[in-house]
Amino acid sequence: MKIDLKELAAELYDVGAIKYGNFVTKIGLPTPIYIDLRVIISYPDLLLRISKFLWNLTDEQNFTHICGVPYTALPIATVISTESSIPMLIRRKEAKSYGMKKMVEGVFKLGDRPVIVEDIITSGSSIIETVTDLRKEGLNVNTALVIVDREQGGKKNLENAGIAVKNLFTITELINYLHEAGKLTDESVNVIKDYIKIVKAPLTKTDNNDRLKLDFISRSKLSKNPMAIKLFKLMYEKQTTLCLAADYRKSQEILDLADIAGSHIAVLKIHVDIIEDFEKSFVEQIKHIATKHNFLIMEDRKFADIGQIVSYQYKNDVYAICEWADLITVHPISGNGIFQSIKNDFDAISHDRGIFVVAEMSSEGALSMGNYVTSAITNFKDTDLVTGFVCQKNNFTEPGLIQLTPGVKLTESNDNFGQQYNLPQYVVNSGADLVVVGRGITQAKDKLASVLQYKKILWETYENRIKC
Ligand code: 5BU
Repeated sequence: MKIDLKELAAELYDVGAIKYGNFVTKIGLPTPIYIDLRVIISYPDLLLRISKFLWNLTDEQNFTHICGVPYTALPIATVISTESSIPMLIRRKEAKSYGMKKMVEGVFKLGDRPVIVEDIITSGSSIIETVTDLRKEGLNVNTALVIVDREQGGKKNLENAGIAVKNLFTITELINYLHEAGKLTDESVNVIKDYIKIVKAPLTKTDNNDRLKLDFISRSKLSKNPMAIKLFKLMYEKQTTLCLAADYRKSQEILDLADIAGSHIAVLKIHVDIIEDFEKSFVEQIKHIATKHNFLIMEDRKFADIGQIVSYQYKNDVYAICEWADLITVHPISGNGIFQSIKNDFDAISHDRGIFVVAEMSSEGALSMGNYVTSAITNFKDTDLVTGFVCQKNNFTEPGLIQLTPGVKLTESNDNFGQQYNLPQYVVNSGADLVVVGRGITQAKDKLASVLQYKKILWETYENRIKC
């Protein structure tokens, strides 16, 4: 193997994949050694041998997929895949702006075990980004096969992220082989070794404030919105991230479900204007059940008009949403005025209140995408009225804000009117903190059993998310 690797190193040098001289790295650091393995696609025999060497690094044969990090490692991953008959996955660099907006291409299921293939590690950040997206899809990734480890801190970063690295060469081994093969002089070897000792790649940030990794209690301390603080604590104490959408047309059905499910949910979400037999007494009854079981009430009115009209709607005497809804949903489409008017109204109320800003919707063809989502978040993340954002994926980093995600069911499916469902595990790994389940529960035969089932899956996935 050693002799083969020595030959391989010399061959890589001969085809210009490794060069000695004065170069500048991608991040602007001077370097005496340049490694660019893209050139190997011009030498199919070399490509095949490198791929075989790499695959031989693993004695473990139960990987379900090969996933190359774009672009250099993609042809290598393809060769390994065809040689081993193990299917490939590709992690896109950017989500598609159309269709299902998938980040990972290929056929897989929860719990599958892909192995990552990469050409070079410096800081390890490309592998970490790839693994993060694969883990969000519920895949179990913990190994990377790498051609060259530049010994500049990447391996440690990857180990910290739970990824074991198996490499063909360290850079020291590579230059020693090249020295032995007469490709590098004593002097150039010393220059490169000195360089490796001194220049470390910037360590990948292990962000202590990473929203997806922090527990709810730590995050409650980073919140500005009183309802977010309350909700974080409540979710932690009740060990539930379930927001039950009780979208019934009869008030008694809502009250009955609220009483059955109450001690297992964090939030009861309703649409008060779809209740056919609404009477003021409903409000008193639902508030009573909320107090009894300690959950919050959200009115999913999705206010969207100019500030003045929204204020009338919010305070309107028929439903008097301002009097009972702990949380409301608001579209950011009409700009700042809506938040100003709600702020005035909140100020006039003695109870704490919070807003979930609808940044991204779950329904097929929704126009909330791209810049709209980014602007919704950047424009409103700093206001203390905001409890969090309604999003389908991890669009914001602020740990003090809560991601609310609707469109969730135990079977991935659609309804007849554009609703798109994802699995509970998928949404939690995509950043959901509070998860809306409606018909997944309201249409179940045994509603309590269904509530318990969703609660358990969601909580376990959240716990795993903050652990790994
Ligand atoms: P379902 O029965 O789980 O499909 O109900 C979903 C609920 O979440 C329903 O009350 C919707 O009004 C709400 N919802 C949604 O489905 N998608 C969105 O993007 C937003 C809210 Br915002």
